[in-house]
Amino acid sequence: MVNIKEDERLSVLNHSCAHLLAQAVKHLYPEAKFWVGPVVEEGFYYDIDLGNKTLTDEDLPKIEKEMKKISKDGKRIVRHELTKEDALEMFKEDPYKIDLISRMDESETTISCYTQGDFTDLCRGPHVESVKELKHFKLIKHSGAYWKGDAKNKMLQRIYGVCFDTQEDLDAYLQELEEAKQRDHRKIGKEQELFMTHELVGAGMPLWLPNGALIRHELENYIYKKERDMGYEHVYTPCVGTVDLYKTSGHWDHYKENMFPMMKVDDEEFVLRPMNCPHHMLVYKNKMHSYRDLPIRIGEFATDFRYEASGAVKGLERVRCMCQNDAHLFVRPDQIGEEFKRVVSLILDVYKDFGIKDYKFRLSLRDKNDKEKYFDDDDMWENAENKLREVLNEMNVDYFEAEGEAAFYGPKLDVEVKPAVGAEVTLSTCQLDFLLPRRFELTYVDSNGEKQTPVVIHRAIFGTFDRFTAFLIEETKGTFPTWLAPTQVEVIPVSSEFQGDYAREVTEKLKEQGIRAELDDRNEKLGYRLREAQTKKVPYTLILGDNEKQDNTVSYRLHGQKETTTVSQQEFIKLIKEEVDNKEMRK
Ligand code: TSB
Ligand code: ZN
Repeated sequence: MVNIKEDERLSVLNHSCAHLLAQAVKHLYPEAKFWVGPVVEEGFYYDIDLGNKTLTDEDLPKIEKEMKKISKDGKRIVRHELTKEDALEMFKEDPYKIDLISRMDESETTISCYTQGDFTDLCRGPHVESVKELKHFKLIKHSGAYWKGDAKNKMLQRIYGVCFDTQEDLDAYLQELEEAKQRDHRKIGKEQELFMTHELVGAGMPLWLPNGALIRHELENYIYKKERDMGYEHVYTPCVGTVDLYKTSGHWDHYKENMFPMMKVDDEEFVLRPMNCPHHMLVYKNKMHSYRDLPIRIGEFATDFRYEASGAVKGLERVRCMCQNDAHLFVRPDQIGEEFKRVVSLILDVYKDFGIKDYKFRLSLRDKNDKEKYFDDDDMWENAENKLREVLNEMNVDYFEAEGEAAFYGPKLDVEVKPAVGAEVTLSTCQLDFLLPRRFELTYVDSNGEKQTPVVIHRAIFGTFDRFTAFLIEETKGTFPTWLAPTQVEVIPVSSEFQGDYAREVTEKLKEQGIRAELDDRNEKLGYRLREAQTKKVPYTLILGDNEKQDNTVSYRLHGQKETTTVSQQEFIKLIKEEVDNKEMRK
């Protein structure tokens, strides 16, 4: 999907369209006051104070109509420059503009505003020459938005829109938007009963329903086996820790704003954990280690709680209660490269298994000049960053570098993916850490009998099961590969009266073989039941009529296909088992 913000022409067009929107709103609601109207990746928005009015869906077409009218009038858009004093005078009735002007840098001695017909707005520009150029636009949606994003402030009305040079471009964009909406994991999650939320549980706290939980179990089994094969040892640890634990780790100083507040129980002060590293440091410390024991790889499917702004939580993608596919790898300095390589290989391996192709590796480095944000040890940073770069180059992996994005404690490699709706998110992560082992005074005994400090690699391949599942739903559009599909086979007798018994027998046999089969012997028309199996995106539908019953066979139809194939029961079981065992993606 085109990124409007990154395209110069579209950026100007959309910015101008935001002014057109404001002008139309001012015509319809003379009391309206305007905050900011920036261009974003998806177009533009404007935050507007409409007094007590809350916009409804019916308002947008009315505003659009007014915008069209203004555009037809074809007024020129004229730029004026004024001094800060003049600007303060000109907008003195408007507290929002006064706020903006007052906060402008002293170096901005001239302030610009743009006038089109009866409407003037403060703006740096640039804009198109005339409102005539703004023909092909659409208001997409509206929402509430707190002034300056702060829940303590007034809720403003935000209107989103998009503008193009031609109707074809607009239509193509709207179609893409519609497709994205169809893929949105929140929509599919509801339709397929994968997860739900409830205000009594709280924002950002999804409940995994049986279908979603089935998928998650499969993901857990899958990654657990891979990790075991790679020498990981898994643990279970509590999802709370004392404040002192997080003081020791440094989270209390550096991560507190992302944590749930402390709770007191008897004399102890607890927090819900935002990360599992401190617990795993203690697991390592539970016994002595020799240099020969390393690497030690401690894994856990661990529940964490993070404070995410209520406006930022989103389905399973950004939650407040999440389960990480986490591990902490304790390595000697000479093992960093090799172990890092193994993690990258695992990421590539997993992405291949899931057919994920559209992702970017981001190597996050420190900003050398920022001694505040980054733990101060030039040699350590130089070595670590070079090592990671070296490994990535050696592995021929495509990546981009992002300076100033490293964690406080070391450089990291993140995998970025684009959800159906909204900005890119991180899925997998692999982070080097030289600090935490020191804070917890971790040691191993080297070949000379001396105590040394290990290096820790934090890594999460799926990231969290929550975010990965959200991504998977959108990647597959809810058409999961057979090994993950909550129902793998829908068994449908042509008539429940005549083939009901046979269908029941086949369903039981499949279930005995560990295949997730369901019987649909409802008294509904065959066509209706077949359509429903299609809508539910069940990979295999078995249609059992008299012939099948007589010959002890089954006729199967693959999701999305019309033709049916008849095979013996044994053959069908073999075929589907092979597909599941090989974790084949849908064809
Ligand atoms: C990898 N201590 C490390 C760990 O050892 C850690 O917590 N890293 S993290 O902060 O980057 O989180 C790991 C992964 O969790 C991220 O890569 C991301 O995929 C996922 N994640 C982070 N925040 C959320 C959230 N709010 N909702 C869902 N998933 C999230
Ligand atoms: Zn960690």
